[in-house]
Amino acid sequence: MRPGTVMLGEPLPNIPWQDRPAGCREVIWRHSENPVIGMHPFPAGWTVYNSSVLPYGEGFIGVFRVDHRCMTPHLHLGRSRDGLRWQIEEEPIHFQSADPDLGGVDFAYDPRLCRIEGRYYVTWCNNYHGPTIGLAWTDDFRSFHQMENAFLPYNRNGVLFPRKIGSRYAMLSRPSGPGAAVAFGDIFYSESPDLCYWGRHRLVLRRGPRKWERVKVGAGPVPIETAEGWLVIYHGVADTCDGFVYSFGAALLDAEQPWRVRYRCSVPLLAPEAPYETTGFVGNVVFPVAALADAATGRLAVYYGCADSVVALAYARADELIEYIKANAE
Ligand code: BMA
Repeated sequence: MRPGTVMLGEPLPNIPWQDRPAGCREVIWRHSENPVIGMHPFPAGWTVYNSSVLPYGEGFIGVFRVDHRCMTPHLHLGRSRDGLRWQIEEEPIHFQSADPDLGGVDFAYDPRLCRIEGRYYVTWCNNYHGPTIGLAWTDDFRSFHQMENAFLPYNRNGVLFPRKIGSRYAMLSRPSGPGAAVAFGDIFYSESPDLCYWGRHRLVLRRGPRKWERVKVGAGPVPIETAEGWLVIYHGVADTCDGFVYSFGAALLDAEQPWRVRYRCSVPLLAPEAPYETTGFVGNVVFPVAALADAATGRLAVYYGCADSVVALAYARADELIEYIKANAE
């Protein structure tokens, strides 16, 4: 496969990027100045992690998970020229809701940002009598319009596809349970004619069978369309004597029937090793949430939360990643 021919999206010449360091044999490699966003993004903010970015205007825009000093997570807007240095607004995003019965957004975490047909959508883990998938749209990143929650509680890691599939919107999610340390979870596909009513649910990726993803799996960045199908980077969770360990997994899903898995990588792409990944508020967590892609060159920049404390960046080449997934497929 020729580099630069595998991704079907748009070029992104200003993607943040570093070449693979000399001697590195990994398929995905860390930014040399990680973390790119450290703790205390502003005085009332404590940790910033598990956040999502997209190209916007001359630079980039992001929705960031910031846990305030009281530890409650909120969503904050951020802007950047280069994808590395971010200005994060101190006021949380205000979501306008058409229906007061939806309740306020009293906590919100793990946002994903997705552009579909020119409109921007945020999905996040929303509180409605327990965690479920919140959904909002914006055209200008000034007013955010909250829509119906996609599912009943409990659900997490709702990730939209960037185009309709078979004329319907499509989302991956992870039906779940209450509490902070849910010990199960598989990734499902659901579709909707209008982003309000969701159905035709299909199992995509079940947890396990190997230890690194034995407890639960959850979709990460918005799926990336390639000549080999949808490239999905997800998190897989292992249980250990010292708690959960979160790593990056990857799979290729069928382009038109994404509940069909073409290849699933049997080993993690990246596991917690660097000090900012192993140590923090919750150690041993690498949690991929967003990927910038330059279809012209095949470059990928993956934003991930580390140890529930900071945001880091890792790089890969789509053609190499696809070959790696195939070579290590179960
Ligand atoms: C999950 C989510 C993530 C978090 C991870 C590790 O259940 O809450 O936001 O990064 O646990 O604590």
